[in-house]
Amino acid sequence: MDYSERLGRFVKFLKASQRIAVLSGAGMSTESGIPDFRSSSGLYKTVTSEEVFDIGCFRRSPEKFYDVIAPLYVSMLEAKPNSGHKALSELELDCGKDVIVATQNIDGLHQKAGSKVVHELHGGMLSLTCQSCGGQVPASAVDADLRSGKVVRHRPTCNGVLKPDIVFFGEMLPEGAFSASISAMKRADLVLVLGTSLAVYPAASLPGLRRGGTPLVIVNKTETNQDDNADLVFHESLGEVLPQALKQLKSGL
Ligand code: CNA
Repeated sequence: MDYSERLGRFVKFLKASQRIAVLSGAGMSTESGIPDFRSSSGLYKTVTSEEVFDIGCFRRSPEKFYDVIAPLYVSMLEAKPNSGHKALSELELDCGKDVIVATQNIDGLHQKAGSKVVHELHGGMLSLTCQSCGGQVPASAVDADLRSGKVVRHRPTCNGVLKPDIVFFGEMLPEGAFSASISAMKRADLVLVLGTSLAVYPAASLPGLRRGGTPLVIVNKTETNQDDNADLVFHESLGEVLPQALKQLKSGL
């Protein structure tokens, strides 16, 4: 099926749906200038291994993590929602759809774009927790330290190592966000998978929870291991597909 046929089918799915559940990943934000992990220009090309995001590794050598996270943190701070984030928020704000976003992203860009219900499955970068006393601080309070790439400490109090409130490999997902995402997938009459390689579990298991007959649309530049289960697959960019689908949907409303 060529691109315009697939786009037409996507618009039909959108038109027929009311409760849309979205699983988004790092590919949603590459067009905002934030690198993803696994594509050809992703972070894993420069980071020596996934270990940096492993909780055991963080506890042993937080300096390795902070060295890597500094440029990512700066790009997240400066990033603005792109046309893909905006199209998704317009689905609810302008087209009256109920959209629930379960995101693996830690950048807060869905919320900045205006999406109302966003479950952060892997936490967020905007706060940090002290590993000694449990105190929480906003990222803005340690902004200079985060940018420097040095280990960020809880000063002037206990001097414990601060850990961003993101979920590391080896940590549990926030229970509330995960269970709300499960409910959203089960209730949905359309599921969208946007910009994720679907390599990280349990988030990648969410689309499989949709009811039988609920269409699944995947928009991801490269193949995923769930493409064969999808009703429609786009290997084009989100900044192209989502605004074009939204424009057609609005013109036919
Ligand atoms: P991933 O494994 O890096 O996969 C991203 C996918 O997006 C790849 O398959 C790309 O082909 C695809 N992609 C990249 N750009 C586009 C685009 N413009 N349009 C369509 N598809 C595109 O990332 P996942 O999200 O699957 O992995 C989960 C990790 C990544 C989570 O733990 C996140 O916290 C983590 N992460 C988040 C961010 C962020 O918050 N922006 C950035 C980097 C990593």
